[in-house]
Amino acid sequence: MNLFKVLPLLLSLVAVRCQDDDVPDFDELMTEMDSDKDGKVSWDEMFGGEGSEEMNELPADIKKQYTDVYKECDTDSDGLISREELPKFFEKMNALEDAVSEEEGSDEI
Ligand SMILES: [Ca+2]
Ligand SMILES: [Ca+2]
Repeated sequence: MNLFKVLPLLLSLVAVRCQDDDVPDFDELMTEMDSDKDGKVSWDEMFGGEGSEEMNELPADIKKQYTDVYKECDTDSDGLISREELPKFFEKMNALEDAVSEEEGSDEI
């Protein structure tokens, strides 16, 4: 099972930044993800949108967890993750991935 085809790219970016510093460079992440340059990251920019191959392959329960985290971190409810909301989003996504990885790990070997 490979549930996390979408996130590893983003999370690895954070991980790489973390090696240099305790705090990831969210400004740079923001720039890399914000393809329409409106200063905020939409769901589509982050995950490729509803119709994307990655989203179609993602199990519904995992997708729901992503959605819940996204909504929870969108504190001003504009439907977008701003620079201010981004650190919290990644923190929660990391926690989410850890939880799922542990579950998956128990099935292996
Ligand atoms: Ca954008
Ligand atoms: Ca927002």
